[in-house]
Amino acid sequence: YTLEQDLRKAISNDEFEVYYHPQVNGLNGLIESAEALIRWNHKEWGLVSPAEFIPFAEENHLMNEIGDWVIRNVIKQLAIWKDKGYILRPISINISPTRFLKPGLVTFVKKLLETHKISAHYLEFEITESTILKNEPKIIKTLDEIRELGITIAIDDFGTGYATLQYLLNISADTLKIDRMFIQNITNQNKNDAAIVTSILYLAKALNMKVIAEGVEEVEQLQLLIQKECFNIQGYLFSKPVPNATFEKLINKGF
Ligand code: G
Ligand code: G
Ligand code: MN
Ligand code: NA
Repeated sequence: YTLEQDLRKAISNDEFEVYYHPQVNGLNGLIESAEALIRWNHKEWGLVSPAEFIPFAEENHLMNEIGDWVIRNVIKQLAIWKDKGYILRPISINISPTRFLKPGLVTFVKKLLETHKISAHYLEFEITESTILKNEPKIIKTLDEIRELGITIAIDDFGTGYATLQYLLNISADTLKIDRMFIQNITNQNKNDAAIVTSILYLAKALNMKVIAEGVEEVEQLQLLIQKECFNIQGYLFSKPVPNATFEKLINKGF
């Protein structure tokens, strides 16, 4: 029960932090955008992985509050960077499935953007493929409203849902994020992952969607992706997720 109590106090104790994972143009190493990722710095345990506390927070109905904290923190950070004179890069934020079901997401974000004078085009929301596959009318409606506001939608973990692709016709999304699982084996001649990636790229082109390859760790993977004309790269090859102070030093410099 202490985990729940500690998690409840974490926001007011200022123990969360947002890290930024650069999304890089693989051709020239310039940073195009970044994914916001929450980190929890617990006073006794140190850094707790979101992979551990997010499922717990979701079960204990704490995730919407934490998720809203992330949205607020990112928009405030964009305003700080704007004031400092940096060229802004779009930031993508992971949104939990339950947040799409709770009313008021669109109003909440719209108000924050207005208060901090940030254009909606600097935000992208990531929704996992498995959330979309729940096929809830409420989620589809909220996605449409978010896009109407000018925020783009990325489908996260794309390809892991064992789905028919029909849902792509009903969902208006902008970006497909190829799951790390496929990138890991992309250079392995004995596996079919490269063929899957090729078909995802083909599909995305036909649907006029952007693709980001996630989990790129090796030069050989990058080279193969570039050969396939996939230029948007997110992975440890360029950088791990970094704190905002590190990210702002990278913004104009790239890799
Ligand atoms: O950054 P890391 O690889 O440790 O993240 C682990 C998982 O936690 C990933 O699936 C990632 O999408 C998720 N995650 C990180 N930050 C957030 C967040 O702010 N909101 C939600 N819903 N998930 C997040
Ligand atoms: O579930 P989601 O796709 O949101 O998870 C994003 C997480 O994947 C981030 O926390 C990020 O750290 C992790 N990730 C992204 N690229 C790489 C990579 O190249 N290697 C590893 N091990 N993790 C990565
Ligand atoms: Mn993600
Ligand atoms: Na992903």
